[in-house]
Amino acid sequence: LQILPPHVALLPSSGMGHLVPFVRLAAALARRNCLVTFITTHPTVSLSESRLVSRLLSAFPHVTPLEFHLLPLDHSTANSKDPFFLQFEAIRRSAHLLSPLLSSCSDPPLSALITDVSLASAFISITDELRLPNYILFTSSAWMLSLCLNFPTFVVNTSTNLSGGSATASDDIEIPGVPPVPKSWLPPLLLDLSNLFTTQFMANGQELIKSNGILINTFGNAEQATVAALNEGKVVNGLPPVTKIGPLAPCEFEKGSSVEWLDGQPAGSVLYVSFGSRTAMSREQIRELGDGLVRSGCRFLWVVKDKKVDREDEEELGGIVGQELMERMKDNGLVVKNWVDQGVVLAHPAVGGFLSHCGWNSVTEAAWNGVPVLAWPQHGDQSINAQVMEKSGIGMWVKSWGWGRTEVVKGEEIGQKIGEMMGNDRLKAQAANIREESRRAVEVGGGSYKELEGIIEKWKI
Ligand code: BUP
Repeated sequence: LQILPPHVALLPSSGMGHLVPFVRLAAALARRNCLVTFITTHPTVSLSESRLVSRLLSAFPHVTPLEFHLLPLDHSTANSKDPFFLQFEAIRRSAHLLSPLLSSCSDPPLSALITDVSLASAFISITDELRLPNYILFTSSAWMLSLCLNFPTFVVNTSTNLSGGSATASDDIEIPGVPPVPKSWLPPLLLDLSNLFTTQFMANGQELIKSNGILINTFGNAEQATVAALNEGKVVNGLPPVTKIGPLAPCEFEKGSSVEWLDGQPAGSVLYVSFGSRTAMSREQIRELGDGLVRSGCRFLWVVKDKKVDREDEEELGGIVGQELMERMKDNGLVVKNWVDQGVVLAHPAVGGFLSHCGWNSVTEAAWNGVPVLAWPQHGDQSINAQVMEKSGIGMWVKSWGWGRTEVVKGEEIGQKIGEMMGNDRLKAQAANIREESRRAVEVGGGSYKELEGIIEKWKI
């Protein structure tokens, strides 16, 4: 009897924050001799998504693409204007079209489908019908997973209006087995129960329990207690195993061009500033941030985004940031529009700090490269991630910069906090330790390496 290698299909969701961990997982599985089918949804929202999928497929010619053409979504039937959440919905509503495509992947038959958490509730029933094990890749922190699992119960049990009243320190979302989440740190959209994102989040939270397992891209010891609580049934009863496979290592094929300017800067001197692929700050805040960067006296590399979707980001830097500020910044910094290859930047020896929104991939990439973080969450899961990041010891978070505030954060304060973070030797040492710990976890014999091996073994049976 010949044991065939497992054949795994991966279904990512929309947006770089969701796609990046999927391409890394695809690469990790392909390197361990699994047969990988990578489901590519058409159309994609951003150019960066199509580019990343092409890079994966060129680097791994044995990964088989499976084209999944989505039904057009009537936007009037979905309560959201966010192009990425609308795309989640388009994928979810096209779920029935994936069944025949998965059935056709029969050479050899599929061992499992790994689905992004944002699509979970729409696809678990599809895999049930096909008698195909369904695993979820959770693309955020374990604490966020705990919130996701409990939020539906919280909504049912609470008699208070979520958006009503002021969010005070005691105004917490209690989660069994793990620390409570202050209401003011919730993704703001969750305060509106009729919003498309909230309905998806609730549906996914309810269905995760029906999956065969949850893979989580978390790192280091920061979330050990949370993962233990999840696996001991303290957070919700009957949860399938939560397996820590992170941090999923950045891959060679993700790398694009380097930023030559960095080569001329002293080691550890540059602050990298980026708020992820989906955040466009207000013009007023952009200008205060620029002022803060100048005041900090540090060297910096700043990625400016003016639009949520890269295809629409057309205005010149001078118009967005202002000519006067561009002039003030030119001696100490490099300002670029829309995109740099973050993996290349964070790995560069000149980079000594990261002013980040704390999207979960950015946090794991900072850990992977041992770069201290100054957190400035903008939306979504980012406050929860910022807290996990700060607890891990890799960085600091100025909580008063949260999304609850009405006025912009002034340049003077930004400059002062940047100086504090860049000059903090304790953070540098802790970040260096977390870098080593992260690499040990995923190398042969490491904790996350063994966890993934264990799952692959299960698929072989
Ligand atoms: Br911007 C930017 N270069 O210029 P997150 C992002 N990235 O390589 P997000 C670049 O996109 P969510 C850039 O390395 C990371 O892997 C970055 O994911 C890469 O934040 C990914 O950090 C961005 O999770 O997603 O995009 O806000 O909203 O899901 O948190």
